[in-house]
Amino acid sequence: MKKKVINLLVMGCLLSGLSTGKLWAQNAPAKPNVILIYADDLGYGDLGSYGADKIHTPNLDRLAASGVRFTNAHSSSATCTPSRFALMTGVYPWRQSGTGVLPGDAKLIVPTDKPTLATVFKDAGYRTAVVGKWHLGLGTQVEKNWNDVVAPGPNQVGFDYSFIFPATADRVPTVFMENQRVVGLDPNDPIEVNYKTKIGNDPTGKENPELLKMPASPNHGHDNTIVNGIGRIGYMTGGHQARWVDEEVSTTFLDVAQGFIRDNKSNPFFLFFALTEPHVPRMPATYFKGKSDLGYRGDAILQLDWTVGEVMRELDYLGLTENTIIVFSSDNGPVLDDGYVDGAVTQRNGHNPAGPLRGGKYSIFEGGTRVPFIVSGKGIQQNAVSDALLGQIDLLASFSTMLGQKVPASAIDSEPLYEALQGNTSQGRAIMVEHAGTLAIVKGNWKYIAPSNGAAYSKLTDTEYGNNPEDQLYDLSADIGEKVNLAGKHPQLVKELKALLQAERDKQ
Ligand code: NG6
Ligand code: CA
Repeated sequence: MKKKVINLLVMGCLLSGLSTGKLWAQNAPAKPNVILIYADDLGYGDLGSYGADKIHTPNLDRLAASGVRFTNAHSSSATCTPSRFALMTGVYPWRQSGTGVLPGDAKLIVPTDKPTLATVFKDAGYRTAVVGKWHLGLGTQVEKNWNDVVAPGPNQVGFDYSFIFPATADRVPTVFMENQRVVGLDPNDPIEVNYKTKIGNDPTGKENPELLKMPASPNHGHDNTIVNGIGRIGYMTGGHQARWVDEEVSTTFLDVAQGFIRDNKSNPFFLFFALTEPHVPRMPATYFKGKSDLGYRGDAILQLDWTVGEVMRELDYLGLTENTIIVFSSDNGPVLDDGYVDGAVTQRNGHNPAGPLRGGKYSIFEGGTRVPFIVSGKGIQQNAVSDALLGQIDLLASFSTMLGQKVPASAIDSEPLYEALQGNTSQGRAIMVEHAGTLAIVKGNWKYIAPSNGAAYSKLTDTEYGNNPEDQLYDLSADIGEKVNLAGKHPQLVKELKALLQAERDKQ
């Protein structure tokens, strides 16, 4: 009799479990929190775990040791906006015009009617947020009212919450926006932005260089409106109380990010934490100034590393570390002089921001897109190194499969590689297209760069773009620095890769 009761009780529990969906939930995919930390212009050689010996990044090195460090992972492009477009949409940015580096007043370029990396999580019941650099445009057109909610923006492409700056740290408007409304705006001092002509009476770097605390490099164009003693690209007027202090940007983002994590500690969340370091203008918190002996660029990397450490500390404190995945990467490769005289060049001290790679930001050589890429946390191998070929563009499809969803049809260039991201296999992509001024295709150890009549070198930023009117073919397994062009030696291979690249271009 007793036994029966127990059985009935068990049956009852099972039934009630079924009716409330509890049993079903046991078989449903796990929902670890995901934090994507996205650095700005951090190079392959900028972290200790990637071979840097002139700069110390203990927190990121710890993250790498606790997870998988990828050695052949890429941003889609060698600049910011296109890389972020690919990350969000799963579509190569070169398929669509208007996806190049955007001015600060550009309209939103992410479609609002298609799945994004953020909607993938949102559809799975996650709370989603973006905190940090946006640079994907806002609103429907260039002309907009910055004194009201500016839409569409992040909140219309899958983020429940957003705390961003609109473009880059060197572009106006130099303000934070919370859910697309300028933070701290005095309605009596409305903001206007113009990228064509000077507006208002604010001093500019061109007319008032004596007001600058950090000089602009000649001919880069960072000599428009001065904010916080730094000349910017573009003109703005008004919003004086809302303008950020560069030294506080990073800690502001960190504080907001930690707040979001705390607020969502009891439910699954996805946080896109888009840091501004070490992009120009490099003006780290005073505490970090002079700490690296590599100028402000090095100091900004120390600040970045500290920030990542603070995120990890917050997760530990809240007991979330085990159930969270951290992905860390960078939107493109490194550059030293990108517009300001900040010591990056003069105090280089032998530091190689691209490590063994050729080129950097803006370049079709590996230095443009092969970036640090670390995955750590729930379900991820520990202390592993993977040479799987993959791209940030693959995160959308990979997380879709992790969440038990179908890969969205619109994400035509995103490959589901979750097993590779976990470090369970080194099988990544068979082929991948790289993008700067021209396109390249990688297959196995071979890389073919399509001919281009673009400039081969930029004196301004001291960058080898990698453009060449001839075919280029490199064997990355023997020549990671892309020094020996083997196109003449392997015409058949060139033909094959050219055709593969054409097929990728034609894909719809
Ligand atoms: C370039 C800027 C550079 C930087 C870059 C965008 C000039 C001469 N240089 O046009 O300073 O802002 O755009 O960087 O204007 S990115 O990382 O957001 O792509
Ligand atoms: Ca960038």
